[in-house]
Amino acid sequence: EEPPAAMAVPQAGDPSLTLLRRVGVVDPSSLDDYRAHGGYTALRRAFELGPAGVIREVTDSGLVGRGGAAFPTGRKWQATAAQPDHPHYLVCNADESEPGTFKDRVLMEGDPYALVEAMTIAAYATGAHQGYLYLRGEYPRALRRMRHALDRARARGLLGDDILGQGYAFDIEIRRGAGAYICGEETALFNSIEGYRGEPRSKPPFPVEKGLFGRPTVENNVETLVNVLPILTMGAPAYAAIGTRRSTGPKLFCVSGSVERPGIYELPFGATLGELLELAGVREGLRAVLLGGAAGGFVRPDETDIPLTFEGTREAGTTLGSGVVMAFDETVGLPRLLLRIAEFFRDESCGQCVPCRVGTVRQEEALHRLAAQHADRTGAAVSDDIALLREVGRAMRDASICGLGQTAWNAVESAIDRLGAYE
Ligand code: L3W
Ligand code: SF4
Repeated sequence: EEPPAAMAVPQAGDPSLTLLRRVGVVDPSSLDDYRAHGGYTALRRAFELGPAGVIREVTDSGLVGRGGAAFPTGRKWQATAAQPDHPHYLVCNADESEPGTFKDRVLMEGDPYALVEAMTIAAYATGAHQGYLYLRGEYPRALRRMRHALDRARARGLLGDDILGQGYAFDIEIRRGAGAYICGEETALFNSIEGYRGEPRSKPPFPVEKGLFGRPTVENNVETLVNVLPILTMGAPAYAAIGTRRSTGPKLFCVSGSVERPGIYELPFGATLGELLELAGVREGLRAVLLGGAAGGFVRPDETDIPLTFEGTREAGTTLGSGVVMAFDETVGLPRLLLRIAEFFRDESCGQCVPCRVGTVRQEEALHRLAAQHADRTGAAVSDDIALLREVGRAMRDASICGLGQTAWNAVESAIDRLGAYE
């Protein structure tokens, strides 16, 4: 089924953009148009540099993962390239499912060849000859455009046995998700590709050592990979000069909720939350902003001077996650919103480990009681349920196997502590 058109990209076509510069400008079905707008210059540069040279550039650029965890990309690539066990695999995580996240969709729909080129570079650098694009099942337009781009690239010798006549072989297979949020967790995603139930594996061993089919695997988010193109075309020093010392480069922010112009915004790391909200046209009566999605946390309207960097959000006791910025005005009832978030985690828990399977149910039950008490203004038992939530939240954070359970209490905790949700 066809989804509504991708949300507006407010600055499409702005020449100062790095990641979005072709989105809304090129014809996403045309390889020639992609090339006319700078496509495939980064891959040529990669072949000049050689695999070790590419990894050096990516390391020196300071690029860290854009899927939410900010792990250094160069270190991941280096660790995979060094593994003696073969084959190596490349997996692109396009199972974009964090509530409020839609940046990878815009990249894949608007500039699909960029992802094909970036995946080819990542594979070349890390010694992979087979790549998988694990695409969210609910993205039919991205699927069509990526399929078309793969076919065209293959027909023109940009995928296959001898890419650009360099004697390097690489191809990409698309696998579609089936609607499970947990399959965005890298090891659950591997299980899904392998035909098993989408349950996370315990780490270590990390995928760089034992990933897909038990082989060394590089797994990167769409946005992370697309950053490799400007790193190679402008060079690591110029790229590293964008943003801050510890969060380098441009970042895509997914802005939605109570704003006049929802959409994807590209800004260098370091702009403040307030500046971003201003661009998006924040409405009167802002009550809260959710950063990082359901796994992230709420901040208050008087905290909009928080710099949008990994270090800045961490110092402020919150998270940047994958770049979600969801604004809520005073018309939004917080107890109902928190219940919705809790339902989401309870639904999406894979059920493999007790703290998360049971904890997400207990959390939702307590939030139901709190919402009812809040509505009646009885308030009597509120403190007991908040104490229970804290206890369950601590158990989920400390003892869950994967990020889903570890972060399932973040948003609720921040709403209680920062927003006074039930006061
Ligand atoms: C080699 C080591 N590799 C870590 C690798 C690891 C992974 C990456 C990050 O969760 C977060 C989660 C969500 N040697 C390594 C190593 N690695 N140590 O680095 O690992 P990790 O475990 O810190 O995080 P993760 O499990 O990948 C990602 C949060 O992001 N999130 C958003 C998720 C949603 C999307 C989306 O829809 N696109 O990304 C929001 O907050 O909760 O905490 O590759 O193998 N020693
Ligand atoms: Fe599954 Fe939750 Fe445990 Fe992750 S934390 S493995 S989603 S039960």
